[in-house]
Amino acid sequence: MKRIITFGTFDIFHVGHLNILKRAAALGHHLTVGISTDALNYSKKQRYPVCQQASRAEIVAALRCVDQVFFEEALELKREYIEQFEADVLVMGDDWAGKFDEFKDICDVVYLERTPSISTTELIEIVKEL
Ligand code: C2G
Repeated sequence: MKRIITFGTFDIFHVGHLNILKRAAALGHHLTVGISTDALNYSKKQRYPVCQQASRAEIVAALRCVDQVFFEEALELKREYIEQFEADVLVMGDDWAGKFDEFKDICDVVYLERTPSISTTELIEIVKEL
């Protein structure tokens, strides 16, 4: 019986997001997802997400593979979140490979391969050019 945690913005929700959440859920019996707040996104990417945090959280929470969502307010709080949600495994896409190895003292850290050829940034570019 393992509890899984993962994090992300999940802006303009797409199949790459769905794939990682399904694969993360399959590693245990309970999946918690930290949704990056709009403010955290601005600080990371110097732009606000297209969809606001309440909508992004509602979409992710509605998925069959997701048990629980919360707002990730700061990247520096990861250790506290892992402890608070009693996660046994932290799952991230391999664009973050190696970045969260410091948490291996309190949980397993697994990086899953990203789904090729799709990203929120690419979707924004495609729509802009229509
Ligand atoms: N992802 C994927 N395949 C894609 C696109 C995204 O597997 N083609 C994964 C990412 O690797 C990530 C998750 O989907 O694990 C969410 O992606 P983003 O919303 O882009 O997440 P990000 O803004 O990187 O936020 O604390 C960490 C951050 O909150 C992660």
